Amino acid sequence: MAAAKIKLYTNHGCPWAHRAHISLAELNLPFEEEIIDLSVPRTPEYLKINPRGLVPSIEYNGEILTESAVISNFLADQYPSHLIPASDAPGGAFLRAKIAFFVDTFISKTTGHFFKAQWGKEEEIETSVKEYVEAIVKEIEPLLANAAPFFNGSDKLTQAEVLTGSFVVRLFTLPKYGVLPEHILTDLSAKAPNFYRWGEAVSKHPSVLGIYDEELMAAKTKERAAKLRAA
Ligand SMILES: N[C@@H](CCC(=O)N[C@@H](CS)C(=O)NCC(=O)O)C(=O)O
Repeated sequence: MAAAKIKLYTNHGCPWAHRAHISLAELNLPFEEEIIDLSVPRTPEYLKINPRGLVPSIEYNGEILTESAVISNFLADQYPSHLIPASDAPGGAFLRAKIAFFVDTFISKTTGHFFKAQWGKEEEIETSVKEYVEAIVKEIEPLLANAAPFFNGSDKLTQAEVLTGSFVVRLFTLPKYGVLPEHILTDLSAKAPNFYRWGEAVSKHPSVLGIYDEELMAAKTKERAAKLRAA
């Protein structure tokens, strides 16, 4: 396949944009990036690329795609790899469905509690942490019973980790900066050992760590929490 011209519109602080970076790193695709400053209103030029004004967006050989899952799934399909099988490969449609269910469950059942634990009201942090841990135990732990160390027995990253890794690396790195209570990790290691083992592997993977600056992320998360709590 001739090398495609790829431009990613991104912000390194955004967990959704981080998904596209994980895809591009794992697929070893060269790309140009433009950092979108989210602290100011979007320019008219960027709003033409993404009328919602969100990151990430991607320009692929002159065509625009927006929404992180759409972008990462497109790249995984365009460049067949270890990340996810084609739907017509043996067992492929079934594994794709399992990955889709895992990602949907992770995002819909856990991330709300995770965000609230980071920048919700001070007096609600412990409740959000408790609800987050409970959601991981109930919803995610059983889906990782055969992780080795990645989803469904894979020894390489899969699309399941591409689409959740940005949240997992935040979970495993931010508590030591006081952004989340440190006991969130000890609770998870005791109550959700499959998840904990998987999360440790995900949060150390080079493709997940590529653009991630944990000190900067901790500082920015604290700043955002202070602003939201003062409002
Ligand atoms: N559903 C979108 C969510 C993207 C999103 O919320 N991005 C945030 C940054 S993390 C954004 O661009 N916010 C615009 C703003 O802060 O003004 C996706 O998955 O791509």
